[in-house]
Amino acid sequence: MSLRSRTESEGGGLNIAKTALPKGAPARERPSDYDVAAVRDEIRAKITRVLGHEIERATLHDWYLAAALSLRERIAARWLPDVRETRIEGKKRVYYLSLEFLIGRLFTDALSNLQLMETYVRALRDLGVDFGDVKDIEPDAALGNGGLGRLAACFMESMASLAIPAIGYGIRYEHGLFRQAISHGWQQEFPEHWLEGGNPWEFERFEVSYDIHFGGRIEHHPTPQGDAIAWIPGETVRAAAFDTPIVGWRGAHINALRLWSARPITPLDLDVFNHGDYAGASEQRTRAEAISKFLYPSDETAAGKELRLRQEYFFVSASLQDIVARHLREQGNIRTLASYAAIQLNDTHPSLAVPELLRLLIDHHYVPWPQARRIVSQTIAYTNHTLLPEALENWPVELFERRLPRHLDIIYRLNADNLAAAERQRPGDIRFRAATSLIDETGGRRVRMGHLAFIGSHRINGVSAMHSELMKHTVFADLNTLYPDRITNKTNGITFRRWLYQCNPGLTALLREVCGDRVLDDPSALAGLEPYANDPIFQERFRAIKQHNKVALAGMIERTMSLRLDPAALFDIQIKRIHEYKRQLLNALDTIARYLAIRDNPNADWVPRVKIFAGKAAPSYHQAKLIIKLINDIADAVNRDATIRGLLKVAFVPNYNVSAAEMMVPACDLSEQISTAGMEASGTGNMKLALNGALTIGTLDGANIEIRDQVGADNIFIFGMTADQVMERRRAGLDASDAIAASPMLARVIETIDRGTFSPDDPARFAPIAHSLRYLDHYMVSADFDDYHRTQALVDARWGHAAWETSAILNTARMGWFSADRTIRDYADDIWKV
Ligand code: 26V
Repeated sequence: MSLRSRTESEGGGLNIAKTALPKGAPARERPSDYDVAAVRDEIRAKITRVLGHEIERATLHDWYLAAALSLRERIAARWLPDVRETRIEGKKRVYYLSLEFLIGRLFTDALSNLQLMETYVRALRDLGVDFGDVKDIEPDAALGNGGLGRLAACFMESMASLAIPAIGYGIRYEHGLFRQAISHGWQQEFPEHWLEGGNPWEFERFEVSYDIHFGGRIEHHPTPQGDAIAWIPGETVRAAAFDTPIVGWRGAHINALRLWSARPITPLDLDVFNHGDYAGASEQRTRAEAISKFLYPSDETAAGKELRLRQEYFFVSASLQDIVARHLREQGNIRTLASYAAIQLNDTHPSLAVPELLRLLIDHHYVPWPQARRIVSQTIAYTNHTLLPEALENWPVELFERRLPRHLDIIYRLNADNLAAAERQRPGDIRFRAATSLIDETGGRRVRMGHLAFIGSHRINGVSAMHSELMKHTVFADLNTLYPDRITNKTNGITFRRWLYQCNPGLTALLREVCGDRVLDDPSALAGLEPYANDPIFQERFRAIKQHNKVALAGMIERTMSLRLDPAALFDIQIKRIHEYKRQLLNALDTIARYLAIRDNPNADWVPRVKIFAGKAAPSYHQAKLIIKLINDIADAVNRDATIRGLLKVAFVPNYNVSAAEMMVPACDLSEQISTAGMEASGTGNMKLALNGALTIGTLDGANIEIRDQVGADNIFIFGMTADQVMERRRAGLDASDAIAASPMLARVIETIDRGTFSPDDPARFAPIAHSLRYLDHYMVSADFDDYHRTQALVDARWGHAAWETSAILNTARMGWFSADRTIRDYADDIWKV
């Protein structure tokens, strides 16, 4: 939509001060009739005056837009003073550079943070419109793939809640993550059109745009002070700014998410057009706009595509030009940048910030090299989110030569300093030099983006204790020797506003009653639940809330999949991207084992279970897509089989996204966090589910370890090999023969898959999976199966007893530490110094 702020603030004319709650207002929202009437009139006015529709003919979509626009006005009124204050007081800002922001919906988020939910519910009701229907109209902003993008969104919310001045920078993708449909059990991808119905949250900043250059050549002009360098680019595109306000808790503060959209510098080549070449005339436009057209839908595989590099440079250059321009406007001296700006790189995707900032300082502001280097490393810090070799970005030197020649120059110069330091520390050690070099010389010369980010930063952090430790011994072992004390840990967190208060209002009400309203502002107050963990009456209330959420989820699943679930059964949920290391396959094997066991002995005392899966596979990731098909084929067989009397049901819920997560997280009994140890950097879904009172079954991986430390080993089901054992087994080069020989159940399950029991129409369909389980087992699915299956039996044994409720309550009570506010405070104190 991108209506201009001017148009917006002129319309309506409501008294914002009267309707929005002041800072520090009491937690419970008690809208007066006056407030409700004001909002109601305002929504009505938006329908007629802004959207130009008759009230009587307004569609649900109109009501959504009108309500959103009225809310946006209140937000804008609070936003501008915050921006002014930061500027006038000369506060240091955080700049969070991320190619992904997985935001989800903003309407309920902003309403809840401004304590205006009740007001809007009532105002819409007065207008004869159901709030639930209106909120469901909003499309998810899915500008991210998974954990990394969602973390960026949680961080933005937390920084606003803590009133830390911050700007998030990213790309305004026209199409976010694909929509997933399941057809005959297979994943199908469809483009997603989140902007189609207009986006009421964004403000297009017509006055903010930057030119971004690619290609061309470098000219050296000798001067008495040394060579002046001119980059004569071969191509230029324009970056246009769109701002989305991010509202902090209780409206504490509002920050901007600034997303760049790519434009041609000249909309149409008239010369070419006039010669009748219509397609040629818009070629430049197509090439420019391609940059912000699509989110790359893969996670964890660095495909090395040129368009991806163009995206990375495009958003890095626009953001840095913006940061430098703002700093010069406000402070007038480029050399003080590090005192006013902290730039955080969300993974290596924005690593080009290092050479780009050096380029701006040296070529445009004539800062000498040593000083420029100091400014850059004092300003920039880098977060690593994965150790998977296939996800570590590296770009062919040849591509740099063609597209970013000046940056390659700078990278070489950086590397010269770097290799000199390596030589000083370990004279003559060729292996050390090669390992610390910015250029990987094995198999074609490539620029190592992780090394680039590391060398250009004053702090490098991992996202869980174990992951940060592993970083020091794997990818960055040598750089850590060369530059000790740079690596630090910042365990991930989640925003409790979205992942507890908004998505689980029932539990939130109970928490407020027991822990006091303070719990809404201070997660440590959750500990107030502990004394009630063994109280049967409290347990029953806690259980009833979960039950209510399960009924709601079952309703959603019945509506969307025509599958009926028993809400009294144990809801066993695995929701995350589909990836071999996350081991949905292990869960599928356990599902088959359970199915076979029930069939063998249908009258035993089985705990009824519902296995729920959801998640997207990268479109080119064939093995992951085959796993989706397997789960769906298992679901077909199991759900239709009357002999098991509904004791087991399997559901693969299509199109997992933030909004789906908001339904599933509060309804989960058992949270599956079963990655191969050493491979999941942190996980954040694990935190959301445990916070909402699910028990975790998980490996000693990522943040699971810290979750165990917090909730206590008695309140979590840990199984499987440790990261050390995994590495040891890999070194030994074992296939799965030993595991299969030791486990008749595993042998039978693999045999069942291989025989085509679940794929009678194509018996060989899953042969690649059976083969991998027997002879490769790279992800230790076979090796961990028995322990997992045994642990699942312990889960059954606890279900239905008071001990389950006790553990569930203690999970909620002890998860306070995983608030993103804690994480952000840690970044602020230790890295950003804000
Ligand atoms: C890599 C690539 C490669 C090129 C194509 C697009 C693309 C997109 C994303 C990535 C990196 C994915 C890394 C990632 O998502 N890591 C996850 O980060 C979470 C937040 O820290 C963490 O909880 C998860 O454990 C970790 O897998």
